[in-house]
Amino acid sequence: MSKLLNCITDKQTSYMPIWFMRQAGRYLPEFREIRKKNTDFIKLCLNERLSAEISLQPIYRFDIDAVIIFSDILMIPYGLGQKVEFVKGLGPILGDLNFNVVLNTKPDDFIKKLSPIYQAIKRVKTNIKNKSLIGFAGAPWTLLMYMLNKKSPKNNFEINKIIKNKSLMRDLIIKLEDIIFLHTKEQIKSGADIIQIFDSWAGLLPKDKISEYCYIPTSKIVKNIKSLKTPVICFPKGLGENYIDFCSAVQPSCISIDYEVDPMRIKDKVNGLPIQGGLDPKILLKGENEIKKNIDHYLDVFKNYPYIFNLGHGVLPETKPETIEYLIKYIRNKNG
Ligand code: 1CP
Repeated sequence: MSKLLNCITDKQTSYMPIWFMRQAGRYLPEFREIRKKNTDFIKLCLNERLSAEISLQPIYRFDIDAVIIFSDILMIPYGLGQKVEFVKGLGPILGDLNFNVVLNTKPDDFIKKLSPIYQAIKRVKTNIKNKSLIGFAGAPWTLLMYMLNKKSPKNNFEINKIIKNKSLMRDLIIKLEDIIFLHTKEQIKSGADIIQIFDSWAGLLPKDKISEYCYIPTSKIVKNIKSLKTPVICFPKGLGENYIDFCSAVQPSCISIDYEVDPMRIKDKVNGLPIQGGLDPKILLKGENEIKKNIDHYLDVFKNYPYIFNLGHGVLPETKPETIEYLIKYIRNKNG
C-alpha cells in the first residue's frame, strides 16, 4: 500500500508521508519551460502527454510520496460549457454563465470534453510504483464562486450579489454535486487512489451560510467518493474555528489544515482523524533557522499521530526548489 494510504486508511504513524499542494507548478523551472511554449493554460491541461509529464516533474526531483495530477479546479466550469481563460497577471477570467447550458450539460459530454485529463492519469499511473496518485476537484462553493464572480475574489467580493437568486443557487449546487462526483469517479477509474477536494474560498462564507454552501454539498460528495473505497482529503481553507464543525459534519478521511489553524487545538478536537498540512508557504521564503523552527513545531505536535506533511496552501511561485529539497531531507532525517 502507498505511504499516504497507510497513514489515512490504517492510521500508521511510523512514517510521515510528504507531498505539496501546487508541487507541479510555477516554482519549477522545468514547468516554466513547458508553460512558455504553451500559452493557452486550458489547452495545456488538456494535453495528456504534457500534463502527465508536468505531474511527474516533482517526483524526478524530490523524495515525495504522492503525485497530484496537473490540472485545475476550473476545468469543471470549462467542462460545463463556461468560457475559462487564464490571463497573465490577472489569473482566471471566466465568461458569462449560461445557466441553461450548464444545467443541461450531459454527463457523457462532460466526460468526453475532459477525457484528456483521465488519459493523463492513466499515463501517470504507469510511471509510479508505490506512490499515491491524487486526483482532485474544487468543492461546490469554490466553483460556484468562480462561476458567478467570473474572476478571483482576492480584490473585492460581495457575497450577496453572488447568491441573490436562491432557487438558481440550489439548482447549480445540485448540478455541481453531481458533476464533481462524476469527475472524481472518472479520475478514480483512471488510477487516482486518493481524492482531494479544494474549498479554497470557504473562508468567504458568513457563519450562517457555511452549512448550506459548504458542509451539506461537500458531505454528499465525500460520502459518494468514500462509497468507492477511495479516501477523501478535504481542504476548506479559511474556515478558522469552524474547521472542527466541518470535520464532524462532512466526515472526510483526512483534513488538510491551513496556516491559520492551530495544529495542537485541532489535533485535540478531531478524534484521531488524519491531518495534513498547515505550514505557512511563506515560511519557505525565509532563512534556514526560521524554516527548521517552524517545521519542528508541526513535527512535535504530530509526533505519533497520523499526519501527512504538506503546506497550509500551495507552494508559492517564488519558492526555490532547493528549499523544498532541504525541507524533505530535514524531515526524513528526523522521521525516517
Ligand atoms: O502558469 C500559470 O500561470 C498557471 C498557474 C497555475 C497552475 C500551475 C494555475 C492557475 N493552476 C495551476 C495548477 C493547479 N491548480 C493544480 C495542479 C497540481 C498541483 O497542485 O501541483 C491544482 C491542484 C490547482 C488547484 C486550484 N486552481 C485551486 C485550489 C488550490 C488553491 O491554490 O487554493 C484554485 C483556487 C485554482 C484556481 C487557479 N488556477 C490558477 C490560478 C492562478 C488560480 C487561483 C486564482 C485566484 O487567486 O483566484
